[in-house]
Amino acid sequence: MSTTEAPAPAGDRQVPTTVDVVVVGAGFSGMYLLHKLRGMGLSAVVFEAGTDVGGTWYWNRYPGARVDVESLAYSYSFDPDMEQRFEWQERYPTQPEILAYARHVADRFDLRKDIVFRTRITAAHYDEAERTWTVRTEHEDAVTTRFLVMATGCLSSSKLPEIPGLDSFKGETFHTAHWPHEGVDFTGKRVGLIGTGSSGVQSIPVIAEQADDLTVFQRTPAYSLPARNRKLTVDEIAGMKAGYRDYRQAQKESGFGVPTAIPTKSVLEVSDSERNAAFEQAWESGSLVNLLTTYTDLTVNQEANDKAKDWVHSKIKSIVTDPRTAQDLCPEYPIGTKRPCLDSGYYETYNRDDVHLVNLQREPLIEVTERGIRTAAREYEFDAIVYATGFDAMTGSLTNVDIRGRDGTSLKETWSAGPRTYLGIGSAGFPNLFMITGPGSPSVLSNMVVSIEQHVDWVCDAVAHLRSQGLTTIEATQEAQDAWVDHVNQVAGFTLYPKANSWYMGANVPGKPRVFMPYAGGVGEYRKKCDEVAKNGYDGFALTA
Ligand code: N01
Repeated sequence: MSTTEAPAPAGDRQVPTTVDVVVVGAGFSGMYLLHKLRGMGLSAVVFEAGTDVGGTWYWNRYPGARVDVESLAYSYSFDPDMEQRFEWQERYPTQPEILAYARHVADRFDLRKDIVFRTRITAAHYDEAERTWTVRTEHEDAVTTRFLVMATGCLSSSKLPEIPGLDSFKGETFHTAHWPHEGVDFTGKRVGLIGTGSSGVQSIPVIAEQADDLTVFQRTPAYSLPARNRKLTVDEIAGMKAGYRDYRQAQKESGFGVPTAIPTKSVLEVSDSERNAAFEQAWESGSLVNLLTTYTDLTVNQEANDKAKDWVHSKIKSIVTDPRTAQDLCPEYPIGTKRPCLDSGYYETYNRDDVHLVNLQREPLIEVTERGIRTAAREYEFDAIVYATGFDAMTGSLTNVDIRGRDGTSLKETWSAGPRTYLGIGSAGFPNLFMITGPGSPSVLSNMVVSIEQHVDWVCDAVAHLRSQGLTTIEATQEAQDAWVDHVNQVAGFTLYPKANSWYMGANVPGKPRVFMPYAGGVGEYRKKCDEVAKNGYDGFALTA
C-alpha cells in the first residue's frame, strides 16, 4: 500500500535516557504539552512516528481533507499573540493549512529539538520500587521517566476492512489515514473506494472530479451537511481577533467546545412550517452543531430525532436524482448518533454518470481480488482502491502499546471489556500515566483543540501540584474510576448514541467491546468537574510521597 509511513530513522537521533516526562505523539496535544512542560522547568522528550509535527493532520492527507470546526475556533488559545499573528484563509481550513499552523507553532516555540521523529513506542512498563516508567521504542531506545503522557490522539490507529485478499490486488491501494505526501493522480483511472464516513464523504467528490470512474462501496450511509465553505473576509478575521478572549471563554463553557445558541423548545411542540424553517436555516448555515442544537430533544428522544431524520432524508432525495441511489444514501439510525459529516458537493457527486454507489447491505463485500473487489453480486475491476475505512478509535493507540502498570498489569487486558478511566485522564493501576482526551472524556464529541488544551493544562497543574507538595505519584482510585465509568454510561444512556453501530461504541472493529467511549455530558460541565477534583486536592486520585 502507498502510505506516509516514516522511513528508517536517521542516524543522528538524540534520545535521552532519563527525563521527567515522556510524551507520546507530536500532534496538537504533544506540542502544547512540550511547550508547557518546558515552561515548568521539566525535562521532556516527545516520541513521534511521523517525520514532522501535526498528528492527525500529518497523516490524513487525502484529497478534500478539512476540519469541520471553523478555523478561528480550531486553534490554540494559550498564546494570544499567536492568535493575532496567524492568518487563517478559509472558513473550514484544509489539511495543508492546519498542518502549516502546526508547523508554525513548532517553529515559534522551537519544539522539534525535543521531539524524536520516526519513532514508535512499543512498550511502557512501570517500576513500582523506583516509581518510574521505562518507555521502549521500535528502535530499542529505553527512556526512564517519572511521568508518561499518552498524547496519541483518538483517531490514530487506522483499520482496513476485515476481508480476505487485501494483498492480492495488483493495482495501487491507499488508506485515507496514510496518504502519500506527494499526492495521488487518479486521472484516467477506475477507482474503487470503500467507506462513507467523514474521510470518504470528503474525498469522494474530489476523487470523482479526477478519476475516469469511481465506485463507492457503502456499508452504512452517513448524514452529511453542506459545509458552505468559503474564503474568510478581512472583516470576519478582524472581528474574531478582536473578540477572541470572550470567544475562548464561551468555548470552554459550551457543550461541544463551539459556542451555540441554547435551544429552548422541543421539536415536537412546533408547527411543521416552523420546524422546516429551522432545519433549513441549520442546513444552510454549514454547521453540524447548529442542526443538532436546533431543538432540545433531538439527541435524546427518538420521536424528536425522527423529525430531523425525515427532513434530512427529504433533502437527500431532493439532491440525488436516481431514486434508488437516493434511498440507499438515507441512513436509518438516529441522526447524530454516528459522527455526522460536513461536505462539499457529496450528494451531488452521485448525479455524475461516472460515479456509482454499491450498497453493501444488498451485496456484501466478499474479498479483494487481483483485479478489484468482489461483492456477493459480482466482481468490480479497478486501477486503484481507496480504503476510507476508519480507525480503531479512542483505545487502539493506547492498547497497541504494551503498557504495564503496577504488578505488571496490562492496560490492554484491564480494558478487555471496555476502557475504564477516571475522567478520561488516568486509569487505576497505572500511576503517573496520563491520557490526553482519553475514553471517558468529551474528546471526539467536542472541538478537539479545546478539549486538548483543557487536559494538558489539567495534567500540568497536577504535576506541578505533586512537585510543590513533595509528592511522587498520582493514580486514579478504583472507587472513583468505577463511579466515573457508571456516570459516563448513565449519561450515554440518556441519549440516543447507543442506538447506532458507531465507532463511538467500538462497533466498527470486530470483537471490540460495545461500550460508549466518550463522555456525553458536555465540555463545560466536564471542565467544572475536573476543576473541582483538582481544587479538592485531586479528589478520587491517590497521591503518594
Ligand atoms: O472513518 P469512519 P473516517 N466493510 O469510521 C466503513 C474524524 N474525521 O476516517 O459505518 C465495509 O467514520 C464504515 O462503515 P460502517 C471524524 O471524527 C473528521 O471516515 O462501520 N465498510 C464507514 O463507512 C470521523 O468520524 C474529519 O458500517 C467498512 C467507513 O468505512 C472520524 O475521523 C474528517 C468496513 C469508515 O468511516 C473517522 O472518519 C475525517 C468493512 N469491513 C475524519 N470497515 C473532519 O473534521 C469500515 N467500513 C471533517
